Amino acid sequence: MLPFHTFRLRPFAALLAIIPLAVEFAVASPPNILLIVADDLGYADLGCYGSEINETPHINALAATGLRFTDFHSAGPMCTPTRAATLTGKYQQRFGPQFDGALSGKNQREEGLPHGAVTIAEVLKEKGYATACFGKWHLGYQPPFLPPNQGFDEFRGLASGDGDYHTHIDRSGNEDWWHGNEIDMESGYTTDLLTDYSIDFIERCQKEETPFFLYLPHLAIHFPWQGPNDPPHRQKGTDYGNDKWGIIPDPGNVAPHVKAMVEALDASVGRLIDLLERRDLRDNTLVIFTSDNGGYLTYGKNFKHISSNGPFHGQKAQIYEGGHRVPTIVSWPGRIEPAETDTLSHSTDLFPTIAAVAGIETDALALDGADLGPLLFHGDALPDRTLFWRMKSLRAVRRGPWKLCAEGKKVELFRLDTDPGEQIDLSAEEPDQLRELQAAWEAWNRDVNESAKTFAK
Ligand SMILES: [Ca+2]
Repeated sequence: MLPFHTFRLRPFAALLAIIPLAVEFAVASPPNILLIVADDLGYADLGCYGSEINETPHINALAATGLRFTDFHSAGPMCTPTRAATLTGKYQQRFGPQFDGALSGKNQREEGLPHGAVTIAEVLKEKGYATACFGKWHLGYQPPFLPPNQGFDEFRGLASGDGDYHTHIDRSGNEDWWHGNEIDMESGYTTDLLTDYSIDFIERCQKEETPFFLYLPHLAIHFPWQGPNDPPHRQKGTDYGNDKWGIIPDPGNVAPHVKAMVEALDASVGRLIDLLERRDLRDNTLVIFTSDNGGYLTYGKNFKHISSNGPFHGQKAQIYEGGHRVPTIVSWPGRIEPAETDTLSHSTDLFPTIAAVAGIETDALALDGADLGPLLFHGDALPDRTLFWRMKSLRAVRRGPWKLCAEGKKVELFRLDTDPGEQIDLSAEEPDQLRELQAAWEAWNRDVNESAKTFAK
């Protein structure tokens, strides 16, 4: 009997050894991609990142199923720059200096992300994905610079940087709620409407057995600070340039309004994850949650207690950590082990990461980002890297624990592993380190400016 058992056991044991590999690589169909980008969400605005004010059970649960990043950075400390970088996998400065900051609704209404830029939506669409953008675009204010010309089959939401969450009137008093390339006003709370459209899209894609790429750039928690139960503010035809934050009875404490907005955002994530689970799509969907920049702690002279950036110094529109270190979660049950990582990572990494899981080759695109796949799926360390920021006269470089922050002639050097709050300027003590980072920034700046010539008007 022994030879018989030996004969039977050997192939069985061999099969057992093969099964984990087979499961790992056997993706039934190209995976769906759900990319949720919160707006102005500070590092510590979520429970899973330390908030003691905002209740975020659904995002906390998402973090508990995936990889939670503690050293992830937005490409810019404002909306437009990070969106350009996220969708193209390249530093936004490669498309011109106008992408250093937010595209203005006053004097840049005729501009937008150049059509020559290759977006992640375009490459996924070419691969057979259904693509949708439901949310805030802010990479152009009107056709032909809206999502339908950048690879998205469907678009619902706002083109500008901020709109009233109830009336959908932009800061300049314009109607700003789009269906494709047409204005199509409707009533409803922005966060909820975008979620409704997302659910409808996912259900249709499943029915049609088409893999989907859903880009959901929420307006939440950008001002106007309006929770679902706060009143509408803006009306068509009125300029809100000097009154853009909504109706805040106590400007000294914006937190209750932000709390309602964060919790509506959390409910949206809960509804989407619940849908994916009920529809048996969760195991074949890569879910990414991130923010486009850090939170505001204060705004102007009056508005206080808005967001929390945790231990980090600075806020939105600054190049200190508070301006660009953002909460980021990547979840794919069965493929990504739940864990926390302090891997240095960046908005531009999302394009190559998504492309790789969809089986798309990106070498020819010369992306700036790194494929996070080895980290996500195998826990491997990524190669050392240097990251750069530029917003007009603001400059920053990150390499290992070192961070250079500069504005005009003022230069500071911090060591983040011992000083995460950027309090101790070491520029005088570490002249070699300072020189190296400055030289790296100058070389990067020359490189991106050279690229931008390709897209110059
Ligand atoms: Ca933003």
